[in-house]
Amino acid sequence: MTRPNFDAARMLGHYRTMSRIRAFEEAAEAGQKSGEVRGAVHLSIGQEAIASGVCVNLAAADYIVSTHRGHGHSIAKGADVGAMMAELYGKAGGTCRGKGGSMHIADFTIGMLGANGVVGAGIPIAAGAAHAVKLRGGGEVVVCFFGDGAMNRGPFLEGLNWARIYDLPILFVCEDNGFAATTRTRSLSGGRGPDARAESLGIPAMEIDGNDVQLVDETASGLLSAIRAGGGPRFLLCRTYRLKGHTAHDTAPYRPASEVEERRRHDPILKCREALLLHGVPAAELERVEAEAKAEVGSAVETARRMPWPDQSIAWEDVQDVGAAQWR
Ligand SMILES: Cc1ncc(C[n+]2csc(CCOP(=O)(O)OP(=O)(O)O)c2C)c(N)n1
Repeated sequence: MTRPNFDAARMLGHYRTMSRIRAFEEAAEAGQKSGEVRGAVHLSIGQEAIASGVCVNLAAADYIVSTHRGHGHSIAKGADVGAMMAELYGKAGGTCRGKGGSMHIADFTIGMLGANGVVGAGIPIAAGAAHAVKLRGGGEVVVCFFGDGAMNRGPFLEGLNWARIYDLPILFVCEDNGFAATTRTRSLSGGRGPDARAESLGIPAMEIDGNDVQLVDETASGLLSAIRAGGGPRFLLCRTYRLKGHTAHDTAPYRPASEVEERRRHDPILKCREALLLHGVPAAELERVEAEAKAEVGSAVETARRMPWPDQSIAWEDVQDVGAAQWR
């Protein structure tokens, strides 16, 4: 069925962004399996529509705060794929000079305030950034991405409450993929879910299909307009599914293969592709976009492989100096 307000150029943009994220993560997974990419790698394969649909509504000056599953958020916000791949390879030209790896990518030049290996830890950071925007009288907004597992951590309550009482310009985006690592989140969560918890604190909340990129885009656009108009925080719960394991090494034996197969039919890239074809965009155009994404990532991998390791002399740079001399 054709859809109202379908903007083929904008949807093709989403197809490009999501294809670039997918290509990046497939290469990251291959790099992890070959041993070239070290440290934990969490893939957002199957969840790309949330990053693309939200970030397309952000300006360069706006901010995002991400999670341990953050490649998609960074790419959608405009991070350089070559530098990100070099970061995963631990090389000198990486986003964080090869010292952070997958879970610690930060790029302040594009308003990406950091991925974070600690579940829920990004929420107060995002609230702090939004408070700084407010104190400075700026017009920027902050988007805080986190998973459904984060709703059971203290920072969720603290960050949302702070955002509400100070009426901060922040959009909380909960990527509900149903799992917290290897456990179904609903089996360890009381109450009616993260949106109900947000509403109990006075933050207007919405729940949508996070695999429908047009819907994510339209909904985020409305919520961000309200925030920019001074309406205070908003909460967006996006239902999605993690098509890969918790980490790139996890084969996810704790869920039936039939469930994954069923959910594969709701792959956001597939859904976007079907919508574009239905609205007359030629298949050749989509194949060209996919090929470009793969070529960009392929060349990022080749460059990362050839790059030098960071020099030992920079090991203590970029490290908060709280008594570091004593440790050395
Ligand atoms: C404070 C804290 N507790 C536990 C962990 C271990 N851990 C890493 S990811 C994860 C699951 C998080 O689930 P969710 O927030 O839903 O994000 P998802 O992995 O599903 O994207 C856990 C428990 C951690 N990193 N930090």
